[in-house]
Amino acid sequence: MERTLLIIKPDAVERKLIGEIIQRVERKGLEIKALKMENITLEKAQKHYEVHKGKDFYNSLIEFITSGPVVLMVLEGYNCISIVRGMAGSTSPINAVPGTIRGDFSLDTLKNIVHTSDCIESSEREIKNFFKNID
Ligand code: 3AN
Repeated sequence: MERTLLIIKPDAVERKLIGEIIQRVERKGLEIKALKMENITLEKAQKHYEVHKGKDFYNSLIEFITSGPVVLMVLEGYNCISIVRGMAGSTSPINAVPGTIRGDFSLDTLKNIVHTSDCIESSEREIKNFFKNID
């Protein structure tokens, strides 16, 4: 069964949106295989965002994701990578439509509430980076 990594980012934790986002995941019918709250270390953040290294927003991205606690979840379900990306909405606040998590809660390209894996290879790599003992 397909899996994806969903991160509730520091902006959403600070704004007390954890429950709202978990509720959306559960109502959708997705399985939560693992869930934890932690402060992401610099090392793990760099590994997680390695594909963005060198981009103009990279330093801000690393600084932001390590700026406070996040909630990390491994979700499971048929086609869940695409489904959860659809639920998150577009990266750009202009294109993130109402009804999506970003469309409903963010006006910012950087501080955009959630991270979700974009393909199977990323999801496997990302889940391994944050969850060591998952079967
Ligand atoms: P997504 O999270 O929608 O898959 P990516 O993978 O292109 O988007 O970018 C990873 C993260 O980097 C985004 N969630 C966002 O926080 C940040 N980001 C992407 N593009 C920009 C940008 N142009 N300016 C500032 N931050 C950005």
